[in-house]
Amino acid sequence: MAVYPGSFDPITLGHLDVIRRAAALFDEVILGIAHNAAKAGRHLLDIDTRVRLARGAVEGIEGARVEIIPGLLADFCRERGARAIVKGLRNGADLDAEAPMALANRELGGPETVLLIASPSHAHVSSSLVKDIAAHGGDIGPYVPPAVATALCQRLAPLPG
Ligand code: COD
Repeated sequence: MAVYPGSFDPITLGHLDVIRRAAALFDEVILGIAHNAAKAGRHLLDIDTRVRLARGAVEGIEGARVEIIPGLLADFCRERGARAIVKGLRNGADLDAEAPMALANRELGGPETVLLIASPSHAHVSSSLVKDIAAHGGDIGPYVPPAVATALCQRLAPLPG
């Protein structure tokens, strides 16, 4: 079993590509919605909405399920008996961010981190990019599942009056 952690604010087709590929490598994969201290207070969607959208998105991916990671990722992995942490790698900046986290997670008693190179068709996709396009009225259909596009448009719709 492996854990694929992230903020998933919101889940994108890039995240889904990673979880599909991880599900082919491990018997079970938990998509873990965790707190990123560096993004504290900057999440657009509340945790319940992120969980609901992620659950809908992974429906049909055999072995995949969604859970909230309430504290340290390493503790969560140990409690679940996870063999690996899975992350996606889009570019050098991701590698710079992921390498220290992989080392720290191991020092904290967590498992090894497996880094999956982003598919070229999704390597430019991020939750931040999607939110920026949506905030400016652009079409996010190519980047997220339809239910996520709907939820984001509702969240960003100007209030009447
Ligand atoms: N293609 C491939 N991979 C992608 C793509 C894409 N298009 N988009 C994103 N990814 C990858 C990212 O590189 C990342 O590996 C993962 O998907 C999740 O991305 P995000 O942006 O949703 O999530 P992050 O980067 O904000 O997640 C950070 C964590 C929440 C995992 C981290 O803060 C954490 O582990 N928090 C828990 C508390 C803890 O244990 N902290 C100590 C960590 S050492």
